[in-house]
Amino acid sequence: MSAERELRLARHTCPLCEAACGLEIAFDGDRVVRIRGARDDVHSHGFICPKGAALKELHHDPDRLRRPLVKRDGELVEVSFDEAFDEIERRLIPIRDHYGPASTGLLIGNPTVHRTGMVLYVLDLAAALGSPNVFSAASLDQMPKQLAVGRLFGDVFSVPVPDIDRCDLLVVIGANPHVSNGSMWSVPDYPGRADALRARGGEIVVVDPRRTETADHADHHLPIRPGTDVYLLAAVTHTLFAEGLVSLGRLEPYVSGLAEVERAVTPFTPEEVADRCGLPADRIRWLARRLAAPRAAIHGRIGTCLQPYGTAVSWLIDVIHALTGNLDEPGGAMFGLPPAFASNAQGEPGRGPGIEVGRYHSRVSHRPEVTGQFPVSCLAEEIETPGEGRLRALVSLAANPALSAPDSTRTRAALEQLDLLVCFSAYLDETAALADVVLPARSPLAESHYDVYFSPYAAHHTARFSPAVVDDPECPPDWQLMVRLIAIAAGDGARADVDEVAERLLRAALAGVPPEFHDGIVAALGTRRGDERVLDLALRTGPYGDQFGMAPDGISLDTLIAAPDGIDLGPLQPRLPDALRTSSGTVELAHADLIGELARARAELGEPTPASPHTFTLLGRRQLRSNNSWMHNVPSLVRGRARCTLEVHPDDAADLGLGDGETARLRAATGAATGTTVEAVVRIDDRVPPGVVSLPHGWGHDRPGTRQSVASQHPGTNLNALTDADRFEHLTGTAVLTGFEVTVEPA
Ligand SMILES: Nc1nc2c(c(=O)[nH]1)N[C@H]1C(S)=C(S)[C@@H](COP(=O)(O)OP(=O)(O)OC[C@H]3O[C@@H](n4cnc5c(=O)[nH]c(N)nc54)[C@H](O)[C@@H]3O)O[C@H]1N2
Ligand SMILES: Nc1nc2c(c(=O)[nH]1)N[C@H]1C(S)=C(S)[C@@H](COP(=O)(O)OP(=O)(O)OC[C@H]3O[C@@H](n4cnc5c(=O)[nH]c(N)nc54)[C@H](O)[C@@H]3O)O[C@H]1N2
Ligand code: SF4
Ligand SMILES: [Mo]
Repeated sequence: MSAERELRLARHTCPLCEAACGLEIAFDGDRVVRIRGARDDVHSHGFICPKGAALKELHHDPDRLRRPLVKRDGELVEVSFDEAFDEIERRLIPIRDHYGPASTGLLIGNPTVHRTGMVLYVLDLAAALGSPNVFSAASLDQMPKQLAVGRLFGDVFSVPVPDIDRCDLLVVIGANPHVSNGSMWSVPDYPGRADALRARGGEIVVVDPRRTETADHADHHLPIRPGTDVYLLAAVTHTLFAEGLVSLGRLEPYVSGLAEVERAVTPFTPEEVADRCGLPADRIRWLARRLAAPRAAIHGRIGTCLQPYGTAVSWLIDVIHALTGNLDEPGGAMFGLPPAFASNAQGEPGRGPGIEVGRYHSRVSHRPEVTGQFPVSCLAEEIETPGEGRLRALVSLAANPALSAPDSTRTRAALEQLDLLVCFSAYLDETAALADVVLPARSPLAESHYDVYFSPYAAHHTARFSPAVVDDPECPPDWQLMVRLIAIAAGDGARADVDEVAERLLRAALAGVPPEFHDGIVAALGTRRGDERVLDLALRTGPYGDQFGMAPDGISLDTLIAAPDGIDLGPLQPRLPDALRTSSGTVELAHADLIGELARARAELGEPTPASPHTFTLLGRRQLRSNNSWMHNVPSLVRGRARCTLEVHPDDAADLGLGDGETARLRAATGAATGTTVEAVVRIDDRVPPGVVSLPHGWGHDRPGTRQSVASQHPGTNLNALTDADRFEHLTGTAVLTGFEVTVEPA
C-alpha cells in the first residue's frame, strides 16, 4: 500500500494498434513499473491488451535504438544526429541532382500512422522529395477499401464503420477483431462490446475460412473457401434484389447506379456460387435476409482486402449497407466525425470532385497510382530495373519490408542494391540492418499522442490528447526528425532551423484561408512547436473546435490537455448526404471499374478452381501477443509456447505424417516465389479446415546484422518468403498475401 502511494501515475495513449487504448502508467522514479488500462478513459474504459502493458518493456529495452547509425566500411557505427543528417544530405542530394527526383522514394510503414509527429509531416516529406515513388503499408493492407469508398462516397478516407454499440447483427468477414481490436475501425475492447451486443439479443456472424477467436464468440460461423467472398457477396446482393429486400430508406434521393448493380449481380444466384464458396445456397439466402433487417452492419478487413478481388469485396460490403437501408443509420454502418482532420467534413458539404486514380503510372510495370502512391508490390522492380528513373535512394519510415512485403528474399536483395537506404526505426530490424543511415525513434512514452489517422473510424466519438510522459533529452521528437528530412529534401539543408521550416509548412497549410488572417492564426497558436501546433490548429478549426474564440465552448489542444481521460463527443450520427464528396452528390454505387470486376469474377466462375489436391491454401493470422513484424523483442510477449506456428487440420496432419510440435517444410507452389521453402513448427488444430494451413506474418528474426537479442531467440518463420510480388489485386496493386498455394511435407 505505502509503496503504491509513492508511484507517479501518468496517462498516455497506446500507439500500437488502431484501438488507441488509454493507459495509466505507474513510475517509480524514472522506471515504469506497471501499465494498466485507464479506467475512466472515455474511449477505451479501462481496456488494455498484453501489448499495451508491454510498452513498459519496450520503453526500457536496451536493444531499442537510441542513437543514429551510419554505415562506415560496411559497419553501422553510432554518430550524432547532426552527423547522420549531414550524411543523408551529402548522399541524397547528389543522387537526386544527377538522376532526377524519381530516383528517390519514400516508404511509409504502419507505425507511421500511429505516431502523431510522423503522420502530420509525412505528406510534406513526400512533397519535398518530389518523387512519384511513394509506397506505403496501405498497399499491403487497406488500399482496396480506400478505393472502394472513394468510388462510392468520393473520398478515400470515408470508411463507414459498424455502430457496434447499437447494432443487432454484426457480420465479420475476413477480420478477427477479437484479436486485432478492429482495423479501419477503432473499437477498443471489441470482446466486451461483442458480448454486450449478444447480451442484448443481437447476433454475430463470422465469415472466415478459419474458425477464429472472433468466431468462438459469435453465433454463426460460415467457413467460406478462401478468396471466394466476391461470389458470396454478389449472391447476397443478388438475393436482396430477387427477394424484393432492397430498401434505400432515407438515402433514396442520394443513391445512384442501382439498376447497373442489379444487372451486374443477376448471374450470381446462390446456387451458382455455392460450390465455389463452399457454402450451401440456402445459407447465402439466410445471410441476405438477415442483413436486410434494420441495425445490421458488416465489417470486412484484411481477409477481404489482401485477396484477388479486394476492391470488389470491399465495395459490395457497402453496396449491401446501402441497399438494406443500413448505411449511415444508427446500428448500421456509419461515418465518424472526428475532432480533427476529417477529409469528408472539409469544403462544400455533399459534393466534391470525387476521386481519380491512374493520374500517373509506375515506370516498370505501368501500374496506376492510387491515392498518390504506387503499391509496395512494385517496390523491388523499381529498384532492380535499370534505366532512367530507377529508384536509387529510399527513405523508409517505420517500415520493415524485409519481413512485411511480398517475396522478401527478392525485396531484401533489391534493398541491398540501393545507393542509399535511410531507415527511421525503433529497432535495428531486418530492414534497418541493410541501411546506410538509421535514425532512432523515441520511446512512445516520450512522444505526445493524438490519434490522427484512426479517430475517423472510432466506434464512438471522443477527443483525447496525451502529452509525453517522460523526456528523452538524447533523442529529438519525431516531428523534428521529420522536419529535418523535409529540410534536406526541400533544399534548406541538414542544419536548417526546425521551427522555421515547421512554421513555413504550417503557413503553407493555411493556403485556403485569406492571407490577412495568417499572422493572427499563427500567433494564436502560441509557443507550442511542431506537430502540436498543427494539431491545435486542426482541433480549433475542426467540427467541435473553438474557432479561435468564435465558438467559446469548442475544443482546443488546451481543453484536451485539461481532460486526460478524453472528452466524450457522443455516439456516431448520420452524416449523409453532407459527407459525400462525389461529383453527383450521390452514393455512386456502380463505378464501371467495379462492375467490370464482377464481369471478371463471373468469367472465372466458369473456370476450374485453382486448388489442386496436392497443395494447401495458406492463410495469414494475427495474434494477440504480436504486432506485425515487431514487438517480438519484448520478453513478456514471446515467453512460453512458440507463437509462430503452422496450424494444420488433424486429418491433414495424419495424412502428412506430421505430429504436433514437429517441423514442416512449406514450398510456394505458384508464382514467382515457386519452389521457395521455409520451415515452420506445426500446431495441429481444427480451427483450420482440411486443405488450409495458417501461419502468422512478421516473423523470421534470424537475419544477420539486426540488434533484437530477444526476438532472435524466437525467430519464427517469415511467411513473406513464400508470397509473390507478381500476385496483386487488379485495381489497386495491393499484394495478395492470403490464400495462396503451398505444398506441405515433414521437414
Ligand atoms: N503475409 C502478410 N504480410 C503482411 C500482412 C499480412 O497480413 N500477411 N499484413 C500487412 C499489414 S496490414 C501491414 S500494416 C504491414 C505492416 O508492416 P510494416 O509497415 O513493415 O510495419 P510494422 O511491421 O508494424 O513495423 C515496422 C517497423 O517499424 C518500427 N517502429 C516501431 N515503432 C516505431 C516508431 O515509433 N517510430 C519509428 N520510426 N519506427 C517504429 C519497428 O522497428 C518495426 O520494425 O504488414 C503487411 N504484411
Ligand atoms: N494483436 C494484433 N493486433 C493487430 C495487429 C497485429 O499484428 N496483432 N495488426 C494490426 C494491423 S496492421 C491490421 S491491418 C489489423 C488487421 O485486423 P484484422 O483484419 O481483424 O486481422 P487478421 O487477423 O489479419 O484477420 C484477417 C482474417 O481474414 C481471414 N481470411 C483470410 N483469407 C480470407 C478470405 O479469403 N476470406 C475471408 N472471408 N477471410 C479470410 C483470416 O483467417 C483472418 O481471420 O490488425 C491490427 N491489430
Ligand atoms: S488493443 Fe491495441 S491500443 Fe489497446 S492496448 Fe492493445 S495494442 Fe494497445
Ligand atoms: Mo495493417
